[in-house]
Amino acid sequence: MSENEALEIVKQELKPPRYAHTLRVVEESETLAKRFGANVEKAREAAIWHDYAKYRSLEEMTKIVYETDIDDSFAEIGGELLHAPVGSYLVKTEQGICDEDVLKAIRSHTTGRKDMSLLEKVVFLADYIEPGRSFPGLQAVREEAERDLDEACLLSIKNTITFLVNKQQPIHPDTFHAYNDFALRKL
Ligand code: DGI
Ligand code: FE
Ligand code: FE
Ligand code: FE
Repeated sequence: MSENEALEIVKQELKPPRYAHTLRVVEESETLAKRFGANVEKAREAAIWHDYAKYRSLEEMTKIVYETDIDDSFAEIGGELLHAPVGSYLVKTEQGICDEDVLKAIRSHTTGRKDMSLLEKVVFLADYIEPGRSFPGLQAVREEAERDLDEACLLSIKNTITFLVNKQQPIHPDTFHAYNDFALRKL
């Protein structure tokens, strides 16, 4: 499938602002991939599909979690978390995307995880810093992303955990595993 064909499919799945976000994540992923030496084609492919499941119903996504090997913790916490692992499953089963590196980057794009690959970090960070985003602390992450991929990921996860704790939201274990992984590397 060509990039344009993939984008056409994704466009049908998403609302216009979410599709516009996706296009920005594609460009940001390419920028980061070039900067840090990741595979540019795979980074763009993962970015194109990363929010594919964003508008699937909670019922459909929950059912998929329990029927597949996606960890049940994603369904238990639910909410924003489901579209990442479910999206990875659906682009494989519905769209025939089979590159495991790409599928992993889609799967971990919301929580992160322990031992993320270079490609996973690139897509995770691109989703966070794409130019359409604005939230507290973002400028520091963008500046760090000019230099140090791991440090920028650590900062973004710190921000996310702080944001979630302040709203008294549950934190997925993979979010903590990602945080610990990046924090431990600095010790
Ligand atoms: O899909 P996007 O909006 O482009 O971005 P995303 O897939 O990174 O999702 C961001 C949302 O996910 C944001 O509202 C925070 C939430 N999130 C990330 N990690 C966790 C989480 N929510 C919970 N409850 N627990 C987490 O560990
Ligand atoms: Fe997402
Ligand atoms: Fe499961
Ligand atoms: Fe996104």
